[in-house]
Amino acid sequence: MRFQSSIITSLVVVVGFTQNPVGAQEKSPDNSPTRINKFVELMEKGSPAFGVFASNVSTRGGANMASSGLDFVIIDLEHSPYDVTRLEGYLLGMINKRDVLEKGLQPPTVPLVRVPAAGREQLQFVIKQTLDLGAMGIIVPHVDTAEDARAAVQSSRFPQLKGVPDFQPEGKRGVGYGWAARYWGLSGTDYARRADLWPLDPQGELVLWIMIETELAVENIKEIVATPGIGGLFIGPSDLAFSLGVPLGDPAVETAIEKVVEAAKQTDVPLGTLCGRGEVEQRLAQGFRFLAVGSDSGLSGSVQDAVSIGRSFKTE
Ligand code: 3PY
Ligand code: MG
Repeated sequence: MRFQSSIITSLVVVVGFTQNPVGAQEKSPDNSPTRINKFVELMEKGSPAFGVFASNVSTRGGANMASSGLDFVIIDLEHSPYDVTRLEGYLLGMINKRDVLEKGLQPPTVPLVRVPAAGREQLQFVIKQTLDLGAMGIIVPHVDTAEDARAAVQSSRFPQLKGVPDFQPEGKRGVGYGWAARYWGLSGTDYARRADLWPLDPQGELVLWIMIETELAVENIKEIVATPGIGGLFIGPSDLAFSLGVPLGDPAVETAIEKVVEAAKQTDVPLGTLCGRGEVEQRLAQGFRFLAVGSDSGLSGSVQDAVSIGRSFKTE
């Protein structure tokens, strides 16, 4: 919420709309949803969201992902090169004019970016560079304390107008959003208003997921989840195992995950993790609301099935 209502009224005059300027602009011809961010829409509806990690950060990679039917993609700049030029191409590849024409401004697959900086490191410049390209959400790895979480929140939002109810945590994102506004299909004014963190700003269209993947983060989980501005807690099971000093898949990891599940239940912050196909039902039953179920590497199941059918075929 960047604008108080009196300011919205004067902006309506300035930009020349007679009524709700954003609504007038963002509705597609068939009145499809006005939410730009499908993840937010799914969470508000109580529906789970499914996505994958992407490390093939190319324009064609983005195009393939946009027609995958997945709800979100986590473009992974933590464990693949931090190259914002490639990110720019990926995001542009995700634009499909036919989708925009038929469904409006909400992309079918939400582009989220996992940044390389851990919670305790310099977040401001990486988050700014990423959001300015049009990403609709940020994932910050290794958030260990409430201070880390707060720094991530502050880096992800613009300074708000004095007096608005959600002024805190004070935003620190620098203002240079022309490209991002164009990417979202909004005017600069509308982008500035809507590019705020959901659910802190109920009309916000940006999500910030923070990763819980260390023993320290699990110890501090109650303080971390209480930080306003977090739109998702994402448990990283591999780093968690390493941090606990146990092998991957050790029961100690599940015990730590359960502590995070319990803390998440005390709040409305959606919980997510990475899981294989065998764990999907278990995680949903535990209360997880979004799942990364794989990555863009490797061949699809149908290709593998076709090859295995071909290899086992015997000619007479
Ligand atoms: C982890 O498991 O550590 C990850 O970051 C991936 O979810
Ligand atoms: Mg990790």
